[in-house]
Amino acid sequence: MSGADLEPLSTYRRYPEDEMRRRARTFLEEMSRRRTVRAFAAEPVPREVIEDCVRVAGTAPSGANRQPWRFVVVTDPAVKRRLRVAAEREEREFYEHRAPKEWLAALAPLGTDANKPFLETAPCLIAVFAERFGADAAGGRRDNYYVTESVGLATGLLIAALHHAGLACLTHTPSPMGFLNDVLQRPERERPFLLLVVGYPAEDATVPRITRKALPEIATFLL
Ligand code: IYR
Repeated sequence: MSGADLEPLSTYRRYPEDEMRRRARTFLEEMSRRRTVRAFAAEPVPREVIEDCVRVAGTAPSGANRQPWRFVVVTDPAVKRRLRVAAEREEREFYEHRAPKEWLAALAPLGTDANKPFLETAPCLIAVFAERFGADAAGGRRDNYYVTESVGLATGLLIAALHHAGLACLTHTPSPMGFLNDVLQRPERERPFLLLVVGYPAEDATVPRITRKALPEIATFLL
């Protein structure tokens, strides 16, 4: 049985090899400038830019093309405040009780703690949810596939798009983050995935002195 519904590939562009090399290198240089930022300016960000970046996220591949992601964009100061209060409550638990010593030691060089002022300072928060299952035509449950992988891929594209547009972001993963469903009124079938904090870096923003693994440490070429 074949229910395939196919059309010619019309969007692919092949570049001459020298241009391909240039594009790969230029993109590497651009992405290498991305840093996770934890101090944001209060200045608002253009809504259309956020919309386009979320559209980019929506181009990610997904299991059976179910596109099991949902992005909730928050700019309302009252909602940001509620998210901060709820996140800080969890984070205090984490830093004071839940986190094993080794984990705290691993975080020490990053300078993170239970205070999350950026959840209010930053102009824009994007809560990412993973749709565990959807609805079929009759309103019944329709399974999604490779949900975590799909939403991770979409989030990666979102982070790249925000950086490419000239915005900074922070991937914030309060744990547990069920409060995102409560505050943002998302149904239980949507699992909170992470919270992206988006804006311009504060004038005096600092970042941890870190390095990235070199190619031989992250890749093996069996040639
Ligand atoms: N969620 C906590 C702790 C934290 C965990 C990891 I792994 C990080 O890379 C950074 C922080 C927090 O947001 O502070």
